[in-house]
Amino acid sequence: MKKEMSLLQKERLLYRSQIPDILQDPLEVSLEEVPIAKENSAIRELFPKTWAMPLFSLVKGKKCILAKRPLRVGVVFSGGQAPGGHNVICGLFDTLKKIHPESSLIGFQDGPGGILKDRAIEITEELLSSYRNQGGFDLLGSGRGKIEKKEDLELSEKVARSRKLDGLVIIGGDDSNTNAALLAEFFLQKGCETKIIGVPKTIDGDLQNEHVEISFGFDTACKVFSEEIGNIAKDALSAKKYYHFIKLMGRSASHVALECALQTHPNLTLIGEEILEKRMKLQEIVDLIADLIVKRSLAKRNYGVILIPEGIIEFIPEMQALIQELNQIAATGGDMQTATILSLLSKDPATLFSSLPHSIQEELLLGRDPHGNVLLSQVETEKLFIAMVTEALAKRKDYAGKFQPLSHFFGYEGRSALPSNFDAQYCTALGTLAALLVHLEVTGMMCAIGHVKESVSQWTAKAVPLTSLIHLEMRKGEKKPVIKKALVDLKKKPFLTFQEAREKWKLQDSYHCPGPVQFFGDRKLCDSLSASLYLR
Ligand code: FBP
Repeated sequence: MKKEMSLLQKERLLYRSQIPDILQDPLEVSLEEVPIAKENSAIRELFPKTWAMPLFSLVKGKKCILAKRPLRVGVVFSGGQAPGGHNVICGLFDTLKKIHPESSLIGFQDGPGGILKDRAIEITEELLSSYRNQGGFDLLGSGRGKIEKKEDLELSEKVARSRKLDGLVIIGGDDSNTNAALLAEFFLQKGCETKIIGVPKTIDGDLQNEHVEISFGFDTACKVFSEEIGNIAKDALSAKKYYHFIKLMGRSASHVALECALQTHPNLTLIGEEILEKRMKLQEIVDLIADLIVKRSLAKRNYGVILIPEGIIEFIPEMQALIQELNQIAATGGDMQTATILSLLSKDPATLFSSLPHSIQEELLLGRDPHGNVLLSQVETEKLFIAMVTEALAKRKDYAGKFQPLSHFFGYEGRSALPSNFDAQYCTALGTLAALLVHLEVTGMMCAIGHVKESVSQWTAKAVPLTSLIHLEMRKGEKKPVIKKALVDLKKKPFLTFQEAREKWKLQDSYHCPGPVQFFGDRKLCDSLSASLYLR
């Protein structure tokens, strides 16, 4: 059946990503070891086979010979959508065909669960032709299933063997790449030849480190949200009567909120990591917002824009303690009903819980995701702040303004958007590298494309051992190996730039309207990097 497409979607099908020089000819590269320090002995015990793997840099020169036989590779999307995912598959497919024209790519459907159920389709050029440079993950679908338990690992091995897979590429975030590390270790222990390669995906931007400069999808999602925030700011400035409380998707870390603030200059942006460092209480944050509203009102500005990161409540120490207790109760099968929960909580968390609006209480009690995380995108913190700020303003003698708040949540609309030129090219490079790593027979590696501030031709390529990214964390009441989430670094330039400018943004209206993602025309516009990257 022919796919229905808009004019722009059709136009984007024609876009061709520039390939970095190092990835241009898959038969002219090899891997060079780069020594890295590894200290965590607890991880060594959990990953005896993959622990010692070195980091590799892709170098030109030595010939990487044409595969003697066609390669068979599986691929899966795992977790939330992120713009550019289809281009990872395109890069993977095109490179596998270059390595051997009869190579094949099998796409597991609806996330890791598709591997366990062996639900897959063969990816062909014809099928891919309507997904190049398109948003979403709809070619295969995605899911939040996990491959963690022994039975899951065994089932995956059975599927990999029966399909004779040379490689399995997992396109996912921190939790999905942790699963990839477990699979790589298990396959090696069982003598299964399938190589496991991870690709860093998530709009949240929290899968980044010394080697992985950014996860794909962050660039596009932030650009989409920034367009919306800029438009709302213009509306606020025109109507002069509303306060817009905008919650931004992005899970725990505040990378998305920081990037959008740098792009749009709102009156106030909460940064979770700063709140944690200052150990601010919920009421102090409410008072900070109320103060801003009072000051703006004195300047006859009864309107404004406030950005709230999705994960803010996890950074407020007293809320953190409450969430930890709730997670623990959920993990041990406790009764998660509003009526009974108070008797299960200790004193301070119970007092805080009872002070919250009923709707927020219910949202905090909602189920956890398969990794044991609170369903943050379901907690309406923007409404919590509106309710508490309304109360605080009612008590202020110095406030005579009219507070008319509106709440928004930007998330799902950004994470399946048509990928920006950056994400389209970055993802093609990631997919190309994934194919090369399978061919070069390494396993338990995450693809890393570096030097992304330079022109595409100069981008570099590395294979980072997944175990080098893992540490131990409490999950569902137990210490588990997981890839560490990267938080906003308060000492780095993106935050410092924001910190310097934000006082001015508070009272003046310095809003920026970045407009929609640009795909064509002036290179400065259509290839512009996110501020979080160019300021580094
Ligand atoms: P990943 O970590 O899997 O990339 O998911 C990102 C995300 O979009 C978060 O920003 C958000 O909290 C979550 O997914 C929403 O999950 P769901 O799709 O299950 O509603």
